[in-house]
Amino acid sequence: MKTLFSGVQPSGIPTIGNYIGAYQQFAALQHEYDSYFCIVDQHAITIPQDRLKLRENTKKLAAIYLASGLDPDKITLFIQSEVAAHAKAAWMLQCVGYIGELERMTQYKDKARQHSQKDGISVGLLTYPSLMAADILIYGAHVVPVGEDQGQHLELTRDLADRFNLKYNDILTVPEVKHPEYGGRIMSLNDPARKMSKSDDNQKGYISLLDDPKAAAKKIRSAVTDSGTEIKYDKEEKPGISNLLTIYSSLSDQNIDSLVEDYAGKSYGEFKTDLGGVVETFLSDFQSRVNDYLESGKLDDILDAGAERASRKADKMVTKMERAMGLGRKKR
Ligand code: ATP
Ligand code: LTN
Repeated sequence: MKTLFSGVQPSGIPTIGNYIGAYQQFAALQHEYDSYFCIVDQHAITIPQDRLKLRENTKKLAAIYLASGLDPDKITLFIQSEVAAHAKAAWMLQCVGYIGELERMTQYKDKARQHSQKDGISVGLLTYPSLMAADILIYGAHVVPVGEDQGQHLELTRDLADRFNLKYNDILTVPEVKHPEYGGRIMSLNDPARKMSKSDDNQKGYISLLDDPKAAAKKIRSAVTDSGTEIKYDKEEKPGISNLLTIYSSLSDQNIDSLVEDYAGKSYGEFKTDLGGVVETFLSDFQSRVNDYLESGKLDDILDAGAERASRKADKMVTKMERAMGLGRKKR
């Protein structure tokens, strides 16, 4: 059976963009692979975090993963900092990567710009992709389901794996990226030219998975739409409506073509009111599953078992990497 790996940062509460671009794929693919899902808290501290908030978000993220339909008996769900292999492998991969290629990452450039005035740019923000490559490579992952914004990091992961294999020993699996067919880049509700992001300063731009469902429906009703009146899917001419159609289709069982047919001749207002209802129902159901997990007392057991299973697998690869690079003594 092939292996799947993906990770999400506990740097805030995930949005419906994260759900559509990432969690929905996770649930759909979990049974086809030996699947590892990670809460990447070591990535989150590349920018300053409040320590109590980080702990709280880490727990909530575990519940959110499970509420998205992941089966804890089948998959491995764990916290990155609880598996030492990630940081060990990240160091080795930092010594394989080049500063120039890290400086070219667009996520680094965007975040460095946002943080340079406020709190400075940490070394970790630059070397972040080496840790991400480590996450993936120590499990020998074949596929990595992520939203489109992570495509560049995946390319770098593949380059690092190739370079390591060539320089040392051919032991790393070069992973394939998997983006969803639609919804790999859900856009902001108040600016369809920008990605929906949980760290957006303007709360009207995103819907968090734990937002009040009624308030979320209101955000949809006030989402920016395009000129004209026709409801059709055209990302160039109608980015606002196309984004809403993608959200609608992802949260219901209707595909985009059939939605366009149903809403022919109807107004933007009617469409947005209906979508608001879909989002409200989705969030109410989702949040009741999240609360069930948070109250169940099962999360700690699931995360303990996950960290143990993950360590068992990842430690083997780290040992192979250390041997290939000549670290430590050769075991007798
Ligand atoms: P931030 O937006 O706060 O910088 P993030 O949401 O990009 O953070 P994560 O929470 O780690 O960071 O992302 C988790 C997953 O969600 C990743 O696979 C990412 O590609 C995907 N994702 C993030 N934003 C979107 C979006 N707007 N549309 C679709 N998928 C997304
Ligand atoms: N960089 C990703 C989160 C992430 C990840 C990973 C995703 C860290 N490690 C490994 C897939 C595989 C982000 O910011 N969304």
